[in-house]
Amino acid sequence: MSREREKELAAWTAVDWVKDGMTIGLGSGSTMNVFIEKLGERVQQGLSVEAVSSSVKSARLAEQHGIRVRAMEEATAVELAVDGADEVTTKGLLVKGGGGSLLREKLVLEAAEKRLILIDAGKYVQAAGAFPLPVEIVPFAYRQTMERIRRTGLEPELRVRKDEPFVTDNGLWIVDCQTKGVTVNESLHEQLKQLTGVVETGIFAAMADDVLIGKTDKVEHLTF
Ligand code: ABF
Repeated sequence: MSREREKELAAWTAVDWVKDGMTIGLGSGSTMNVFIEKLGERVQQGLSVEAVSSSVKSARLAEQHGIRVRAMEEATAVELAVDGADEVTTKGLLVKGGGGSLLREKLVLEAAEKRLILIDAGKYVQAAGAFPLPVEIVPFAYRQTMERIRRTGLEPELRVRKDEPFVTDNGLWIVDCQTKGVTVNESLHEQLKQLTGVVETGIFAAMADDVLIGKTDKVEHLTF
């Protein structure tokens, strides 16, 4: 089965988790795009929800599909946050940020009472590290910041789009770090967060309560 079909299975299953009156935290990425479109259909059928979003892109898509989006600052409670991921380990650690929204994604997940992660089967791994670790940094003095990151054993590469540095919704830059055998865990996250110039990492430890994995003919539900 294609990865797209696996994402669709996970996203469609997740829509059933949304109950009337909830405030939903929306993540970002292609799996979330499928979730948002499907949730929009339910809203058209009468489901009453509102959303907060981890990216401008997801907010726009939600509004296009008739979902009321509020500013994160106005939300009093986020009952359920739904998001994608680039890797999910058997211990429930996530690597996120391939889409460049990791800082706001982490803020939305931290605010939520329940966190649901949607992936296609290929993202479920024994240990993280195959996916280059995204790290959000301040543009000023970025070369020195990259050198500080190198001292952890990672090899950072500035994310570039159309020959320009990729700029996040927060006006910051992203480096994608080849892990080169460095263990990707909470300790590495803490080590990176100490570095001047580093704002946030794509290591999301203990931030998934439930994971839906789209598989060939079913959706596997893991709880952490
Ligand atoms: C987002 O989901 C990002 O953190 C991550 O990069 C992305 C995975 O995207 P996709 O669903 O397109 O594979 O939350």
